[in-house]
Amino acid sequence: MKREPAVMEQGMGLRTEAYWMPFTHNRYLKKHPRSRILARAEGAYYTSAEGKRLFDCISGMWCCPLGHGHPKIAEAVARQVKELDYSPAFQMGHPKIFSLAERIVQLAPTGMGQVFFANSGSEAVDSALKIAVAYHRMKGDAARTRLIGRERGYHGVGIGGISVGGIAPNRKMFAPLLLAGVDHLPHTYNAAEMAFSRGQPKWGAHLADELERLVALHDASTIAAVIVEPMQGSAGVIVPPAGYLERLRAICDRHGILLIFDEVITGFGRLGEPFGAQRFGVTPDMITFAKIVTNGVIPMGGVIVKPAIYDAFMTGPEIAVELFHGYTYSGHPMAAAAALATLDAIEEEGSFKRARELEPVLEQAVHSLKGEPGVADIRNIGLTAAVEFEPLQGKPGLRALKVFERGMEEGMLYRFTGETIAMAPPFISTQAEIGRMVEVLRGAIRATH
Ligand code: PXG
Repeated sequence: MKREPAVMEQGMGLRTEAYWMPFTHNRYLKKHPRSRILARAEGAYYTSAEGKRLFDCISGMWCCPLGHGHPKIAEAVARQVKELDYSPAFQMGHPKIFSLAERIVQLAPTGMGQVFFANSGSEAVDSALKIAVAYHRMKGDAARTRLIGRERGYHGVGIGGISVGGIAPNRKMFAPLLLAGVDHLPHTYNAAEMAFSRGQPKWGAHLADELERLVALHDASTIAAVIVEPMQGSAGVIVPPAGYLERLRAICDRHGILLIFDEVITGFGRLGEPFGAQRFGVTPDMITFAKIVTNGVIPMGGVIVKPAIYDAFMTGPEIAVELFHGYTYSGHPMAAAAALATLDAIEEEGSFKRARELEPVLEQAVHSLKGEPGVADIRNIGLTAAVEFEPLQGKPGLRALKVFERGMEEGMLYRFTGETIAMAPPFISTQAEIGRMVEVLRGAIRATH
């Protein structure tokens, strides 16, 4: 049956019915689509279809910190489409992807050796989980199959990713598909102990010891890997307690368990260092990445592994394929060109240093919101911060939505989920822009209380 297009759609000549939008309240948005349609972007700003200029408070979706329409990346992509638009990913290569792998290994913490490419964070995570299980099997440890994630963790939407992930709505609809043999560590958030912490909370390192309990329960010989985000982004900027990641590392070492850091958000500078691993001084066995690697311009994800993992597969006859895994678009030349240009720009513009310089500016500004009506917590680290609200009675999520909508009216594109507003401004932001981002938020909080 054909449905009448909503009045607003006719108004702007846009038919919204056919597009099923991801992680979106489709019916609500399609009633009022105008303000939510982005037409252009340049630098740290979007322009909506209504012609409103919006400061990009969340760098796209954590992926475009060098700014939109970056000339260097645009040029590299335009050149690449003429030079080599696609080349087969299996049994063939192209020069840029080899160079890119080398560049990424150089940026990674000491001791990492190879990069396996995918096209998104979700694919990167599922690749890492498969590599972990296969690695142990290659080493003759085929019983090590269990995977351990963490409550509130977000590892994308693949079957592996939602299984180790810890966000209930992402799991419950798909319960029959979840992998067996997965456990979850407790999340590290405790408002009573850490609300309004600046940077890493002091409380909570002991929560890593829960891993020892799981080891005692299942025996280490059955556990393949632990996967955690060094900082939980999607859950609303949940910062690891001081000492927590170090303890996880020590327990994994003690029991021969691989430690995977999912750095899809924290990779390539969000915490002021190339990876969260360096920021926190803890080196995992594998790192998953995506997003900033191409400044969001072309999809790309991947897994960085230690040489011992790669080497474990490099056995058997030389003409045999070693890992039966990969994607048509693994190491796509367009993505490789965008990534190389992004890494060049990061170097030339001193982007990591810039993120570090802006961190105290953001911290200072955002914590000044303490005491505003309904603000339950404020968290920050690197160039990211979140403000959490007390939920409106009987209306979960409405407060953050209202603040978000008010922000748009005032020229700010925040990210809202649940009761939180998250911010991860571009590295190219000025101090004044960060100040304004927070002051507009203050106004929106007051206006919607
Ligand atoms: N791992 C982590 C840690 C992520 O944050 C993924 C995997 C999945 O990546 P793909 O490319 O498959 O979407 C993510 C994605 C938000 C937000 O605002 C976060 C993500 C995506 C969209 C919105 O918190 N993270």
